[in-house]
Amino acid sequence: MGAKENEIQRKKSFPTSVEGAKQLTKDDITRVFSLYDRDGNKWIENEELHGFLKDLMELVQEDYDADDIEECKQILLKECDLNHDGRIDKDELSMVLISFARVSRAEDIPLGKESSSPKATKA
Ligand SMILES: [Ca+2]
Ligand SMILES: [Ca+2]
Repeated sequence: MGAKENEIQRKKSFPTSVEGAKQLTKDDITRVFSLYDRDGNKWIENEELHGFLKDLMELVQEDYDADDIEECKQILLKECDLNHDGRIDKDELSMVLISFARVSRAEDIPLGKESSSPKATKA
């Protein structure tokens, strides 16, 4: 019985780590967190949060603009900012990643614009 070490991927950035979010470990979360918490103050906030959301949006949809990011931020803070301080700590980030992993599998992603409501095309 050999350990499957060949499954170890070279995770260099956020997107790949989200794909593997089904088996998120504390290390994964720590890694993603430190990636975005650039000043190391234990919160992802303001510019850092913006960068995080941008990467998140890129996973969700190809076209997005500042409004989408802003909308995404409102949703994320509403859903995942558990202590309502307007910034994301590590526990909250783990919530984000776990719920994101869940919804991205369900093809119904509540972040940004909804794509699940086909508008009736005009005859
Ligand atoms: Ca920070
Ligand atoms: Ca918070």
